[in-house]
Amino acid sequence: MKTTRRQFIKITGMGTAGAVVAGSVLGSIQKATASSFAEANDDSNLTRTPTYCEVCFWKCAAWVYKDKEGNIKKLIGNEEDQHARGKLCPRGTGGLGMYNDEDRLKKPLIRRNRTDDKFEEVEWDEALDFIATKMNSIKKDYGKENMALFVHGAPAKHFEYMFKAYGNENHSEPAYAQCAGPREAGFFATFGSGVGSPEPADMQNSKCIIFIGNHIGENMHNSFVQEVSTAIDNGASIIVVDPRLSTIASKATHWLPIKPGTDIALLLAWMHVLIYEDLYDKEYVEKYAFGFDQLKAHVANYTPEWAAGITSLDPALIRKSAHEMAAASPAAVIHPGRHTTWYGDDTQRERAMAMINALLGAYGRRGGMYMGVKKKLPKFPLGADVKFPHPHWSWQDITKKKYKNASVGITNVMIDASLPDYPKKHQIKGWFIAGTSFINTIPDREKMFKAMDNQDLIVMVDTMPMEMTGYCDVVLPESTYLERYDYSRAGKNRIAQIAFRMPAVETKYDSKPAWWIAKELGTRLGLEKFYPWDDFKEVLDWQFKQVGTSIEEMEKIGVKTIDTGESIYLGENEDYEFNTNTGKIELYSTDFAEKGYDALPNYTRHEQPSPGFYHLIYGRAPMHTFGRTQNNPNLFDLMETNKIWINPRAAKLWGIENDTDVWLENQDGVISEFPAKARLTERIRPDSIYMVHGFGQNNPKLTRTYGRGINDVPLITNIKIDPIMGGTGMRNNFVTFLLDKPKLAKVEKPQEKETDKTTKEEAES
Ligand SMILES: Nc1nc2c(c(=O)[nH]1)N[C@H]1C(S)=C(S)[C@@H](COP(=O)(O)OP(=O)(O)OC[C@H]3O[C@@H](n4cnc5c(=O)[nH]c(N)nc54)[C@H](O)[C@@H]3O)O[C@H]1N2
Ligand SMILES: Nc1nc2c(c(=O)[nH]1)N[C@H]1C(S)=C(S)[C@@H](COP(=O)(O)OP(=O)(O)OC[C@H]3O[C@@H](n4cnc5c(=O)[nH]c(N)nc54)[C@H](O)[C@@H]3O)O[C@H]1N2
Ligand code: SF4
Ligand SMILES: [Mo]
Repeated sequence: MKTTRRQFIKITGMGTAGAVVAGSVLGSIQKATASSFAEANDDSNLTRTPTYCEVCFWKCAAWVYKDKEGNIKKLIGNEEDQHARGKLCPRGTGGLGMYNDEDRLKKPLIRRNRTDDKFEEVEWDEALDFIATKMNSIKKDYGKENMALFVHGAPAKHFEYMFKAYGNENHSEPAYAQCAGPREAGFFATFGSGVGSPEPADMQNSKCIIFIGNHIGENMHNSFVQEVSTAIDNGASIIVVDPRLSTIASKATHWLPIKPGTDIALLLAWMHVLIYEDLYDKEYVEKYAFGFDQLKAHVANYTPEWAAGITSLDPALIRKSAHEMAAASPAAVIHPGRHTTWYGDDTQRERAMAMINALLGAYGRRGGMYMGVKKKLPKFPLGADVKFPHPHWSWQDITKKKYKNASVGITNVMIDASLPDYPKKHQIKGWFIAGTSFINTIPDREKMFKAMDNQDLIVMVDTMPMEMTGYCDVVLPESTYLERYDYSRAGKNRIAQIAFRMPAVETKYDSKPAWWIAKELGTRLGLEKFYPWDDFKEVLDWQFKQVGTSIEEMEKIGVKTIDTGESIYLGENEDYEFNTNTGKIELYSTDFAEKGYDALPNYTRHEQPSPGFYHLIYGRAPMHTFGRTQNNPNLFDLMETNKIWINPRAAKLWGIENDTDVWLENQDGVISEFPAKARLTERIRPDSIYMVHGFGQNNPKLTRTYGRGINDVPLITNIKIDPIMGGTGMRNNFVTFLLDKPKLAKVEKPQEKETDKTTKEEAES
């Protein structure tokens, strides 16, 4: 990696605890449970406050139990909540570690001079004034529109609101262009509505669930896992398509160990079998679908035998699995998946999945896909004269011509627009980042560094000293979710529910909630009229009152259920108008045809590894979320590093044994900064290797996780952009093994300069 003007710098204000923290809370809870279950479960001396979990984006509602001294004793799922159903996943239980992590960001930090690699601890006033001054100068030189806001998680709404009030709508999230975007576009083109979260697959009532990738069980979305267990207990059949024997594949009726990147061929063959063997739901398709004849002609030659040659799957298994889903229909469903930015033709793969759901008659049917309901919380009223300014341009102007079906801002498009040769009118000159680890989330680091160099201002709001903080001008410490109010969770689900988050404990250090940071910065930018309240609690209370509850009630119940009177299934013989051009489920997409995209999905061959290289496949582990939990004292205890899954046949060629240290080098010569240990297993195909995303972090200020394992992100340099919605396909990358410690000339290393104030103080203490 080339050195850049924006050198990574060590960040001040961090503690110096050693790698192992004594008395991990989760550990002590477990010990207590083992020694005295009754005692550990005695809540009589404890008080509780409601929250919803921020360790991932399933947002399970929870209770925070505290003793008389105000110490958190445990986190438990809220019984009334459909996401939690009374339980938290291992990560949610360990959420306390986010609060307790002594490596947390503690004070606002400013790097005054770009060439001077030094962070200075400052007071909030100074940090916010600094940002406001820089934002004003970007506004003067370019325009208020020439900044980008990158967000994920609960802080998002607070900063989106502030930027909107400022007259800037360049918001984007990795949760779209690096995650769920293709499935939203693919399902929307078919059913006229996107998928959303939680995904409305009616799994608990299903007789056959099909997973394409989608490694539920490792992907630990709470009620999703509970629903699949219920379905398995009820005898549902499970079909898993995955090059790896994932946890769910090991519980499946049929595991289809597909060759990576060939799923569309399988999906076309399944459609062929359903149609040509007369197994699809004829009545449903006649009533609700458009374009069946075109589809029938399209898949005429896509037999299981044709797909077998591409996917390496047994044609009998392809046929048998299609029969199985048809037998269960309409209580059968292909789960839409979530992380779907794989090969660049991802919207079309998701289209094919949606189309099979249509052929199975699954949409709007019990055991298929339900139609979620919600109760919208109204917006807090502003003065009659207060109007959000209309920006002169926004993300749409630089995105929609190219990626016509992008429905929200595209992170990678905003990064493209941040490059110095981008037309000045739309060039981005400042980044505001909140709740995304950015450099370890969005692929193509070379471009990322060039874009960073061109920024007049980079601000990051985070709770931890993530690698990206080292490239910023200002770093702002947010309080953790256990210390703050936030907007309520009120998304679609089977029933409409509202989940409340309030502070459970005293704020640690000099951290502040996002709502406060946004309001204070907004005030400095002259936006005080958009903030006619002092405390965010007032906003919540007002919103609750509009839907028949109040802060007082929500403090007691945490989750409010509201009857909307709507049905989540299509009634028998119900006429239903889908939100598509034809008002029908579009098997043939008229929208795609109009825009010049394939109206019916086609299989295209993806790049193959050269000899000695393997498909780089990544995924999740149940005890970690992306890169945000690796340093969490509780969750670190559960899994300290990732390992590289290698098939024994491949390993033998290299002389690799279990626990051999390996470095990985990708097809473009990028070498992993750290090694990881090999895990030899038949559970992965010999042409692929697998690792859990989120490890290999290189900021020494993350004292526990620093240097442990391999980071997949820098190895992802071959990016295939989805032409329909702009997502970054990340699975066209291949790696080979290095068994001796390589010379890491290409890898940028963090500088070990001891120039900053706190480091000096630490040395003295
Ligand atoms: N514990 C935990 N749970 C999480 C998260 C977390 O960080 N931690 N993150 C949440 C989020 S935001 C998301 S988006 C989801 C992500 O989780 P999923 O949506 O389940 O992600 P996928 O990429 O579909 O699943 C990874 C699986 O795809 C397989 N795979 C790789 N290549 C191919 C291929 O070409 N074809 C097929 N059929 N399979 C392939 C891999 O072997 C692996 O088993 O997880 C969610 N749940
Ligand atoms: N190579 C590769 N890239 C991927 C993926 C992959 O599997 N492999 N997964 C993709 C997917 S599916 C997704 S959804 C994205 C996820 O992308 P991100 O959301 O960027 O993932 P995280 O690593 O969890 O980064 C979250 C950041 O928020 C911080 N944070 C945590 N809690 C808070 C809080 O309360 N307030 C604030 N302000 N900050 C907080 C964390 O410290 C961390 O820096 O990544 C995508 N990118
Ligand atoms: S699934 Fe786990 S980590 Fe995610 S919100 Fe629920 S309890 Fe928290
Ligand atoms: Mo995601």
